[in-house]
Amino acid sequence: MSLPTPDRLRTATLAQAAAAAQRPAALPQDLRIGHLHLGLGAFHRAHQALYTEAVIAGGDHRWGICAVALRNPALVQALQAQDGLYSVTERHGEQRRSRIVGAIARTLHAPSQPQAVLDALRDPAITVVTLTVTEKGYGQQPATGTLDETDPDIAHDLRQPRTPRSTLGVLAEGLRLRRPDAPLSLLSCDNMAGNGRTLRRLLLQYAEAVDPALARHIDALAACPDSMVDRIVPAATEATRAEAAAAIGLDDAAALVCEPYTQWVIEDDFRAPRPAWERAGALLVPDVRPYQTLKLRMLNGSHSAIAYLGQLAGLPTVADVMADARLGPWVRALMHEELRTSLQAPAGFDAAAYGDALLHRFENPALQHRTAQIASDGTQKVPVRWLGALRDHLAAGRPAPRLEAALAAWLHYLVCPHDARGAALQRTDPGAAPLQAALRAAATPEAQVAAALAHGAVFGPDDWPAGLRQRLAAALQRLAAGGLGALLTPQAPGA
Ligand code: CS2
Repeated sequence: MSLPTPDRLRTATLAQAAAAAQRPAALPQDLRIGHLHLGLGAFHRAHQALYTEAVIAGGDHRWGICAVALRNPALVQALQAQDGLYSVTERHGEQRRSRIVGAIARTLHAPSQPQAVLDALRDPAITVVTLTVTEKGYGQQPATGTLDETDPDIAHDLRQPRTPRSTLGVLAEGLRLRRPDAPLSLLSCDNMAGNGRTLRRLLLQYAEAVDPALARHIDALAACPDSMVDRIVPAATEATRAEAAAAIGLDDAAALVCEPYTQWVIEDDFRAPRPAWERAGALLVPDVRPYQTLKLRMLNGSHSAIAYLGQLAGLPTVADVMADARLGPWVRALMHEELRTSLQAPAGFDAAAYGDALLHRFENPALQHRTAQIASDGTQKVPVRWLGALRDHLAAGRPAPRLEAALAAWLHYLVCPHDARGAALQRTDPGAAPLQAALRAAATPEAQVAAALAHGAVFGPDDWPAGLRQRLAAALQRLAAGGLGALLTPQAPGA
C-alpha cells in the first residue's frame, strides 16, 4: 500500500508543515526586492539565499530575492507553484535538520522573459546581484582569462547587444539602462580564482567591444567583489523530493538536501547597500584570494580527482570513492601530500585540520553527491583546480605523482568509452570537443600528451617540462594497459 501524497508546499499549506521543520521568518509576498540572483539552481538556494534569509529573519525586509533561471524553466515553475517557498534539509549521516525558506520573492526565466531581467537590472531598488552561472557561464578562455569571442552566445551578443543571451551581454545591457547615480555590486559566487576581478575584466572587455562609452559607464557603476563560497549541494533527484516529504510533511518539487557545513568569504568592496550577510556568518575581508586558493585547490582539486577516478572505476558517488579501499587512502594522500603542500596557508590557518575536515565532508554517506556531476566541465575546472598546484610543484622541484595521475585519468576519461564495470561514460563538457579530437587523433601516449599540453585554452603556455611529458605518457600507457589499478600502483623511480 503506498502512502497518500502530502499536500504541496505553499503559503496556504505552511501551517501543516511538520513541527520540526523551521518556518520562514517572513513570507516571500511580504518582502521588497533588493537582491537579484542570476543562475537559479540548487547551489544558490542552499547558500546565498540562506544568508539573505537570515538577514530577513533579523527584520530587514528589503532584501527579497529576484532569482533568474538562465536556461531550464522547471525550477521557476516549481517555485511559482509553491509561492516561492522551498525546503533545505541538511544531512550528515543520520543527522538531519529541515527548514522552509521564504527569501525568494520572485522568479524569472531569462530565455522567455528577457525584458523583465533587464528591467530588474536597471531597478535602483536592486543594489546587489549575485551570480552562480558556472565557470563556463563567463565566456572566458579558462587558461588565459580573456573573453572568448568564439563562444556562440558572446558572438551573438557582440552582434546584437540589445537582445543579449550571455550573462555578460545581459549584465552589460541591463547596466546600460541603469541610471549613472544608481551604483550596484555584482558578486560572483562561482568557483574561480579572483572571481570578482574576472567578472569585472570580462564585462569591461565585452562592453568595450560593444561601445567604449558603455565600458566607462559600467566601470563607474559597478563594484565586483571577489568571494569564496563553500557548501556541498548535490543536484536534486526524485529521492530528494521523497526525503523532503518525509521531513517536512509537504510535497516540495524544489527540495534540496545538502551538507550542514557552509562558508562564505566576501571581499569587503561594495558600492551600494547590501544585506548584512555577516550576521549570518559570512566573513567580510579585505582580500579573499588566499581563501579561494585554499578552497579551490584542496576541496575542488580533490573533488575533481575523486570525480574522474570514480567515473573510471564505475563508482557513482563521492562517498563511494572515499569508502573504496584503494581510492579512499589515495585521495587522503593527494589532499595532504600534494594539494595542501602546494600552497602557503594564511598565517594561523590550520591547513592540516582543514584537509581532514574536507575528507570527513566527502565521506558523508547521506549526500549521494554524484561523481558524474563533478566530472562535468573539466576543461573549465582542471586549469583552476590542478594546474596552478602542478606548476608550483614542478617549479619547486617537488614530485606530485598523484596530481599527475589525476591529470592522466582525466585525459583518459575524456576519450574512454566505458568505465571499469563496462557502463558507458556520460560526459558533459561543451568545451571539450577540440581536446577530445586532438587526443583521439594521436597515435601514441606520447603524442596524446603532446596534443593535450599544446591545447592552450586549458593548459596555458606549452612550456611543460620533458619529465612531466614522459611521466604523463607512462601513466596513460598504464591506464590503457591495466586500468586504474595499474595507474595507481606506485612506480619505482625512473620506471
Ligand atoms: C564541485 C563543487 O561540482 C563541482 O565541481 O567540486 O560544486 C563543490 O561541491 C563546491 O564548490 C563545494 O563548495
